[in-house]
Formats: sequence, C-alpha cells, structure tokens
Amino acid sequence: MDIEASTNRAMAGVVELNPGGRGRRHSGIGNEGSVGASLIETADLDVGQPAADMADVEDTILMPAADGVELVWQPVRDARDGGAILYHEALARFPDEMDREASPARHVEALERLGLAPAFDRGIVGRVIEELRTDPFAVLGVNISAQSADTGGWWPDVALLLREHSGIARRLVIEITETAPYPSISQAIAFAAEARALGCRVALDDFGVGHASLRSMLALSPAIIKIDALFVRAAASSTAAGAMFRHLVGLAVSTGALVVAEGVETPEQAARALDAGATWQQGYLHGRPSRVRGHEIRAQPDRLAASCPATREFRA
Ligand code: G
Ligand code: MN
Repeated sequence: MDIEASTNRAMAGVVELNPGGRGRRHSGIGNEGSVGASLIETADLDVGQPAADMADVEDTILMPAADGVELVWQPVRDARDGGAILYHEALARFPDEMDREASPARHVEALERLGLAPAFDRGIVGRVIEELRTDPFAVLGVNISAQSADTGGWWPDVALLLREHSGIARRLVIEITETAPYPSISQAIAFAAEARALGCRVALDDFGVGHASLRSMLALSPAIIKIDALFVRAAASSTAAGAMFRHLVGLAVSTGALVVAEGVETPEQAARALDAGATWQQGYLHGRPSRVRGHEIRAQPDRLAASCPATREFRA
C-alpha cells in the first residue's frame, strides 16, 4: 500500500474526529469510549484494516503529539573501566502500560502493518529534538521504523529544524529498526546520507533479526550497529551459539561502525560481549530505562563525536 496515501486517509479520519488534533487519555486509565469507538468504526470502514490495529493507531498516533507518551532514557555505556555513557536511547512508554519495562513494540508493529509508523515516529522524533533543544548536555538516540527512512514524509521538516538549531544534530542518534522492510532501499540510502550530512549518527538497530540487515549494513553505512539482544542471550547456551555471537559482532566491527551489544543483563554477558569486540553495551546491567534526567548520569556531548565519526570509510 502507498504509505503516504494511507497515512493521509487515516489522519484525515483522526483529525475529523478529534478537532484540534489533541489526544484524550491524559487520565491514563481506560478508554473514554465514544471517540475511540467511532474512530475504530470509521477507520475500519475507510481503511479496511482490523479493528485491533486501528485501536493501536488511535493510541500511538495521537499520544506522542499530545505528550501522552513518556520518554525514558537508557544508557549506552563503555563496558571497559569507567562505564562512560556514549548516549541515552530515548524509549517511548505508554501511560496505560503501568509496567514501565513494557516496550511499545506491539503498537509499533500494528502501525507498521498499516504503513503508519512514520506518523508515530514523527511525534517521537519531535519530542526527542525538544529534549535536546532544552538540555544542551543531552545526547539521545531515537527509534524510527524503516518505513520512516525516506527523504519525503516528515524528514524535510525535521531536517529544517536541525539546520536551524545547530548543535542538535550531532547529539542525535537515529536508530533505524528493521521490523518492517524498507519501502525503498534507495530512499533509505538517501535518508541516511542526508541525516549524516547534518551531523546525525545513523544506527542500525536490532542487527541480526531485522529485514535485509546485511544489505542495509553495507548500503546505509551506519555509524553505529546495535546487535540484537537475542544473540548475547543465546551465546551461553552452546558453543555454536557462542561462536555465532562472536562472528556477528566481528562482522559488525569489520564495517568500521561502533558496535553496541544490546540486552546485556549479567556480568558474564558483558564480559563475553567485550571479549567479542562489543566495547559499547546497553542493557539492565548497565542501566534500566529511567525517567531520571540527572546530571550524574549525563553523557559527554563530545564523546559521541570522538568515538564515532558520522561519516567514515568502509573498511571491510
Ligand atoms: O529495539 P530496541 O533495542 O530499541 O528495544 C529496546 C527495548 O528493550 C526497550 O523496550 C527496553 O526496555 C528493552 N530492554 C533494554 N535493555 C534490556 C535488557 O537488558 N533486557 C531486556 N529483557 N530488555 C531490555
Ligand atoms: Mn533502539
């Protein structure tokens, strides 16, 4: 389906039913009923998608714009002595999901099935840029769907904002998740190049489990590659799984990218990842996603620049 057309159609329904474009849900618990029900009905008729997916659309598209989504920060640290913070990944949390570890993955997957992830991403990217603007010491990663890796869509507005506020782009890591395929790989390449030219770091997220991850690893030339948690978790289970983890990290390192092992929960996993070459790590061992924005957990804004040039030669 054409993403832009489907976004416009669905957004037309949203705007019509919610004059002013602000969400409901500030109370957090429950569904006030009529707006939600009519949106589902209308959208179901107009777009012809399952009602459950449309309920997710209502939450996920309206809430970031309405500040209804909370952003928590999780550090990416140097696993060697000191545990220096490279940046924090800003993770979206929905207020009705009281378990603060809950990931929005389920909602995002519903949006991706509908081709609507870019509308959600736009809201979150805006929120993250706002945090970077108000806090000159923040260095943040934001997740976007592969569906958003496009020089059309929301990118021109964001690029303009980044140009106007110099110094923000170099503190922004754009993590592209590949749970959905790229609508166009040539668009994704152009998107990554433009983001890089502005000074942003492009990261390939969930490496090893996404769509087309080897192709995009070569084509997008990401500054950062994040190895999916699956591999470090499995690594201890057998010699073969351990070897696979080591090789996967080695493959990522060989591109010249800065490599982050995700989902590190134990000292043993940290040691194994470090030994494999994943100097940078993220996971509960190194810090849980948190609301805290305190200075004691700050990243050094220059560390990202020093550790990870936005552009580099492909070394493999
Ligand atoms: O796809 P991405 O890597 O951006 O997803 C991050 C998600 O993983 C977040 O929802 C976060 O809360 C969760 N997470 C972060 N670190 C850990 C960890 O060490 N263990 C587990 N199980 N989940 C984690
Ligand atoms: Mn991520």
